[in-house]
Amino acid sequence: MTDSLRLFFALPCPVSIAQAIVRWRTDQHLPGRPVPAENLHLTLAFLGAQPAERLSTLYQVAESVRSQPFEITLERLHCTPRGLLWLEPAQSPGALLQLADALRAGLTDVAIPFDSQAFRPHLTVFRDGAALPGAAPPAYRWLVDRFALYRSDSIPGGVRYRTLREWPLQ
Ligand code: 2AM
Repeated sequence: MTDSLRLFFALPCPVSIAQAIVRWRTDQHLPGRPVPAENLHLTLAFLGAQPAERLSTLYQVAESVRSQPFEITLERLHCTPRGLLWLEPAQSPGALLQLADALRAGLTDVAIPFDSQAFRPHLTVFRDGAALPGAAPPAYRWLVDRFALYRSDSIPGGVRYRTLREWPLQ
């Protein structure tokens, strides 16, 4: 039987920013399931279950994407009706939108399906949440210098994301 992997392209959250987010989050005492620090990321394209044979094509798609490093500021909190609490930029940098567009166009060119919902950049910090804190979060400035292909595996009590490959922005 063909192996299937649950895959997504994302920006890995730098460790120093993940630590700062976790410190702020801990102080908020909010309801919900905190996303583990090592799982924090900003999804560019969600592919879902894909046959493992597609990995080499996915690597080629990623390899062909060109983007300079850019900065993103996560400064707003948003709670979705389904209880995701996420950080998002007030304004998405053009380079971020172009990177997501280029990846999605590359996937379309090779006929690899992905979740085609409009791209709304965000970094989920809680699941099953219900409330926003009274005060605005600090603004997290993030210099984006890479993106990655992740696999998502179910583990007892949650999910584990593993980086399959990373590509520098340069
Ligand atoms: P989320 O942060 O909004 O939950 C791995 O599941 C990542 O892919 C999560 O960051 C998740 O976004 C994102 N994602 C995007 N579309 C998805 C979908 N249709 N199903 C599951 N995860 C999706």
